[in-house]
Order: sequence, then C-alpha cells, then structure tokens
Amino acid sequence: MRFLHLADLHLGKRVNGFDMLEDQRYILEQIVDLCASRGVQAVVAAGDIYDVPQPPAAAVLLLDWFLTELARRDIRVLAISGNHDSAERLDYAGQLLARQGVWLAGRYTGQLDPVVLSDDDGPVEFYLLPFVRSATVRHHLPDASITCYDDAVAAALSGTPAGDGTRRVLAAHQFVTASHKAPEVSGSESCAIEVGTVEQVDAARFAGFCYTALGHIHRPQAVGSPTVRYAGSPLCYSLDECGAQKSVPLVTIDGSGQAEVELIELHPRRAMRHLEGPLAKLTAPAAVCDADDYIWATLTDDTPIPDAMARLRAAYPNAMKLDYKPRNGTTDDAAHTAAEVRRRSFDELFSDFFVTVQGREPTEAEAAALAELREEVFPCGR
Ligand SMILES: [Mn+2]
Repeated sequence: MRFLHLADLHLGKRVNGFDMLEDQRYILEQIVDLCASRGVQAVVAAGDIYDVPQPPAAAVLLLDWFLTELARRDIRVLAISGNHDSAERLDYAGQLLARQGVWLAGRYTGQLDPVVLSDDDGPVEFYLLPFVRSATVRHHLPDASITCYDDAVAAALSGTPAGDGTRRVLAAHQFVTASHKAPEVSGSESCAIEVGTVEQVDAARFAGFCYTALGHIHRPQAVGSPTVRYAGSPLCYSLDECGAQKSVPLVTIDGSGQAEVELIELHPRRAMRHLEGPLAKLTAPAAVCDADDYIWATLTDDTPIPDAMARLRAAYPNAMKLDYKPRNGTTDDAAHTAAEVRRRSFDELFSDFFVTVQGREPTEAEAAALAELREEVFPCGR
C-alpha cells in the first residue's frame, strides 16, 4: 500500500495580503503529478483543508479540481477536518463522495469506522479522526473520563482493535508531543504556538498504527517515531518560514505492516526569501534574481529611506515586508519588546496589566474568571 500524506493545505489563505491561490494550485498540480508518477493508491489529507471555516469560492473550486483529478486517476482520498475547517461544511455530500472513493471526515461522531482499502497483501484500515477538543469527545462518550486532549484522543481511539496483525493507519489533527517534547512550530499555525499541556496528545497513543498521518504543525517532522509524522504545510505560510524546504511523505506499507517513509521535496511557484543588506545593494539589477519570489527585506541602511517599499517592489513586485536593522548592531528596542510580548502567555500579560491597574495580584476567583474568558476567546490555546 502506497499513499501520500498531506496536511495543512489552508486553501484560500492570504499571507501578508497576498492571495496564495495560484501558488496552491501550482503545488497541488505538482502533487497530482507525483501521485501519478509514483504509483500512489491514496492521498491522506490530515486537516486544515481550508484556511477558514467559510472559504472563498475560488478555494472551494480548487479543492473540487484537486479531488476530481485524483478520482480520475483512481486515487483514493481520505481527509479529515482541522481546527481551521468547518467540520459540517467539510462533511457536505460526504456519503455521495465516499462512493467515488473520496472519504471526508469533518465531524467527530463518537465512533471511528475505518475505511478499508486493499492491496495484494490484504486490507489496510484507515481511521479518520477529525480535529477534536476534549468537550466534543466528552459529549459523545459521556462515560469516558476526559480531562485533557490526551484523554480525549485515547477515548476516541479506545474502540480501535489492536494486536491482531491487521494493518492500520491513522489520520489526526492535534498537537502531539513525544515524552512532553513539543514539535517545532513554523509560526504560521496561529493556534498551536503556545498551547498548554492540556492540549497536548502523547504520541504513545498511536502505537497500534503502522503509520500516523498528522496535521496541525506546519513544519515537516516526525514525533517520537519515524512513523508518527507531521507532513507540514505544502507551502510557506509565514515569513518566519523563509527558506524552509517543504516536502510530502510518501508512505509505503509492506505486507507485514512496516511503513517506509520517503520525503519528497516540493518546489513552490514562488519561494519565500529573507534578504538583508542596504536597499541600493538589494535592488541593484545584478543582484536581483527570481524577482517574482515573496521577499522579506531587512534593510541595514542607517536611516529610513523614503519610498523604500516602492523601490523594493520595483525590483521584487511580490515583496511582502520591509524592516530595518541598523548596521551598528544596536538592537531595535521596539522589535525586542514586541518579540518579548509574543513569547509570554496571555495569562502572564493580563496578570501584569491587572497588577498595574489594581495594585494587587488577582484573587483566585478573578483568575478563574479570566481563565474562562481566555478559553472563550482563544479556544485553541494562547
Ligand atoms: Mn494548519
């Protein structure tokens, strides 16, 4: 059995005001070609199919095109919702599509029925676990003891048979850690950056699966074991990812259930690059190459330059960001403070604010009320 593991497509996403749709179409075309040339039987898409719950029409058409191209080549599709997707909308026409070999698991319903695909060695069971919060699983499995995401995923997987030699694959979209070691984030996950321990799921939960196809973290990486893996987003979705090499895992499972993973590099239509130097040097015709790339330029000029962005865009029309780093090496205080603030949790920041205004620490009741509010405003952690 050979399948391609995708995740975090974020169709319809805009980065720094730039619509990524053409870049997404380009990378999906590359993926379709890859499926055909490498004899792929199925594509597993581990959530965040869309960037927002109500995606733009063009993003919906792009997914339609992608699914149709795969179905035309007889390639099965197994997809789950991520925290960015609307579970209900992703489920649209799900039962009809399943007859065409496209399985979409948007909502968690309390039961995981595997999709069974076969090869010469017999069946392979694919378990599709949509993105779940503790409360969702608790609602469907009221008898399970669930206090955190780890409990929730354990409960959701508890009905999965194990140890009988059947080959099983899991798709999930959660924040997974191995022995409490967190995966490396990319900066474009938006919801995953400062997650508390309550949202963490232990990779040990997936021991019964030949391969676990994860989504949520945008940087490709294995978690604890080479067969528990984040595919990563197929494109750079944040300037923090400048220069990052994106890839897709091509997974081959043999008759005994051993999964072999080959990482295949993806090549974007436009790279995302960080340049540093004086403006005149960066924009000198001899220095400009791949002018259509997405550029973040850090200028080392001593004084701000009027029209710097316009001059940068004359050389690089898709320049996304421009900032300054003085050559004398002094740190930029504002940038430093901003970075410091970003590193601190909402609770810490609010607590400081409270002390400044009230002249005392919040009481336990006040802290609890704040925690409740925080849950409401940042349901996926901050
Ligand atoms: Mn994502």
